[in-house]
Amino acid sequence: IPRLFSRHCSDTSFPPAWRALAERELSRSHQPVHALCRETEGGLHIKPVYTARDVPSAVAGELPGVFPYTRGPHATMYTLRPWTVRQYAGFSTVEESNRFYRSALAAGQTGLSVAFDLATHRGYDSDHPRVAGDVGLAGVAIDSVEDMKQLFAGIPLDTASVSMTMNGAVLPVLAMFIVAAAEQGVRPEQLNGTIQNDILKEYMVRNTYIYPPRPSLRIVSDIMGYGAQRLPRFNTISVSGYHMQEAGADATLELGFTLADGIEYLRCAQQAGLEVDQVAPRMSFFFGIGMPFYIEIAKLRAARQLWAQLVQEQFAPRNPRSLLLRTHCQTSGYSLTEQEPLNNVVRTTVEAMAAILGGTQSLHTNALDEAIALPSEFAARVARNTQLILQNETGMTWVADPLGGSYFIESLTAQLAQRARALIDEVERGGGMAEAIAQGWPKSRIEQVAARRQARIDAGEEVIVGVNKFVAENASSRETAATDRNASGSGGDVDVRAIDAEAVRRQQCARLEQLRAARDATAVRRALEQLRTAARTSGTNLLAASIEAARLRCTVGEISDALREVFGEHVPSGSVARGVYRAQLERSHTDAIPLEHILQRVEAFAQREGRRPRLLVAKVGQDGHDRGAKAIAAGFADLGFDVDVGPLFQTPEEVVRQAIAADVHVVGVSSQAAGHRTLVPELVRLLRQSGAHGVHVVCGGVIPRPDYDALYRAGVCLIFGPGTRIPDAVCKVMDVLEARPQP
Ligand code: 3CP
Repeated sequence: IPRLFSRHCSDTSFPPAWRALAERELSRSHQPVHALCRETEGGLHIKPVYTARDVPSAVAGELPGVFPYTRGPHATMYTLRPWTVRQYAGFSTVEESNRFYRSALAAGQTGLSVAFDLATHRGYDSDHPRVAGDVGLAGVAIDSVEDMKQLFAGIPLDTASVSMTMNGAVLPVLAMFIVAAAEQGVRPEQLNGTIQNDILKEYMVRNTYIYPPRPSLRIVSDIMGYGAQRLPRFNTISVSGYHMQEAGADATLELGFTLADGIEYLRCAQQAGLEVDQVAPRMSFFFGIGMPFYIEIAKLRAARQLWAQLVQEQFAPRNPRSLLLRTHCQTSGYSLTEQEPLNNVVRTTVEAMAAILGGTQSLHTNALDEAIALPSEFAARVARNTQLILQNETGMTWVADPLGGSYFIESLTAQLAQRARALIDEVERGGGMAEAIAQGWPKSRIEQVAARRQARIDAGEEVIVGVNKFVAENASSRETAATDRNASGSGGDVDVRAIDAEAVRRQQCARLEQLRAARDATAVRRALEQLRTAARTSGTNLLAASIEAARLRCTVGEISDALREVFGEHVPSGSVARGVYRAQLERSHTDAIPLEHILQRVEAFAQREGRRPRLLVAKVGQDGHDRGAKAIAAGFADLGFDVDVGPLFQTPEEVVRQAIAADVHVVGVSSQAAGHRTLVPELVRLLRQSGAHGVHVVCGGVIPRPDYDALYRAGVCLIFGPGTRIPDAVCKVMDVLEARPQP
């Protein structure tokens, strides 16, 4: 957290006795006491010392399990039951993932959390041509109930607590889970677990939506409605801030927008005729936990307090359970580095401790190799053991809310609650979160914070050990070119899990063929027609109709297509935060970046060529993680490039068409989900086939070192790993452009 002089530290901020001592200690460096105050990027003010005077008076009487639940949703917290060790996992085939889940449970994990592949997220069957590069990579491939049954073979669904991260294709996936359980002999009433079902943040940051917002919100409330009737132990929504944090949001933005999303969902449920007490007790939340230790602890405490107050004020529930914010947490993927991956174990441990001290109900700890690839068996074990050690060896479960009453934590909790409340009020004054998202301002606010932070990291103002400071001597350059690809980076030192995507796809296609041959085709047609009718008619529950379709062996793609026909698809609008990155760099006054030199170099190119260097930032396949792409677009634009940002979910053909139409010099593909292996070589091939020989292809994102050679051989000229400074990337790209023959 950068230290800034804070205007909010006044003479009265410190006890006189402490102040006198501090001034004496500071006298040698000729600094005022104010110099020890900090203002975080998110505008939080932090003083060097806190006393009872900084703590709001209401705090003294607060208890865990008692309104406003700042100190925890339960009176006894971990002393009675520790948090659930719930590692998010899923890859390749259902058999592989099932084996992994069973061994994780045997090794001490206490809940499951399923990661689906991007084809499933976006409602495509594995044999759909659009998802050729995505099947089985960033999660497990599910096409039908048969796959779902296999995924949970030998895992009793009446006792196992299963969470599923699914939003776009939430209807077929939840329907298939319910049918798979029924065919195991487990009734819906016995199911316990969570479905993410949080579509609002998808439009804002995560991008695995399918339909436009209005029908999508109906899907959310239909699921909450079905849950109220039939799934008494199942959390029908997990309102998620995690992805906002990963996209760049600071704690206030994450907290404020997430709770505002929660309010919007309760309002939707109410409009659909549900009572708050029918749905709120089964709402749950999900937050990201990054490195600012104290802020993250305070964030969870503030979240519970604010949620209880907001729901009380706006919905006046009769059941106190409606006021409880129960949450899952995941340590920050963004905080992990490719360089010196073992450092990530330390980062994850610190973040896990913040989640625990903040009172989370359930936790995922990231694996040390996640900045590089899918977690290997070894890395997944270390990640799980991190939680087991904290739970079993440290005494962290001995006391409910151990930091309750800490002057600093209580003051920070109040400050965060106040700032998030102001943001929520702003959202509410504008008509609520759905309206704010339609206007696009929450997304652009997050993107601006992300661009500023990227500039601070590039300038070395925010320290990342091993990346922009204390870099290991033998670490390779963070960005490698085809010419110096033999340099072995420290990121290459860990074994990574590789998936044979082609084999997974072949297996899924064969299974789909078998399923289609064996099922009752007339019944399938009828079920899909009924689903379309339900979609056209308000008042018919879409989950109930999807369950019937899933039972008759309709596939994820067929159910999603039936709804696509009625609802249409969401078309996002692209945006780049212009000006923010460069302004922050200029504010940093850093010597580490020769800003003027870079700008002159780009300008000289423009003079020579008659136009600026032009970059198309592309995302191929179903990978919607676009923080990296947005940061690159913002940085390159601010450093003088003309930048086009392609739509998400493109096929290689579509990218090539756009690149040629826009006559770009460079296509930059950002890949976070392993699709690069097949899609990027295809893209280069199509470019060459179209005669666009002068267009260079560069790649960035989560690309394991072992994949570099194949990409270079395919014709990629530069690969930028995580931690690359944007100005360095600009220079490397300029090297390539300047080496071209003059026009
Ligand atoms: C717990 N219980 C207690 C106590 N502690 N009762 C009395 N005293 C206590 N001290 C009870 C609870 O009330 C509950 O029973 C039961 O024990 C289980 O506890 P829980 O706290 O509800 O825990 P859990 O079942 O694990 O549920 C946790 C929440 C759930 C509520 C947060 O929604 C959840 O598991 N979410 C996980 C979401 C997830 O995995 N997301 C992954 C996203 P009752 O139910 O009877 O009250 S991964 C995204 C990654 C990035 C990407 O998107 O790609």
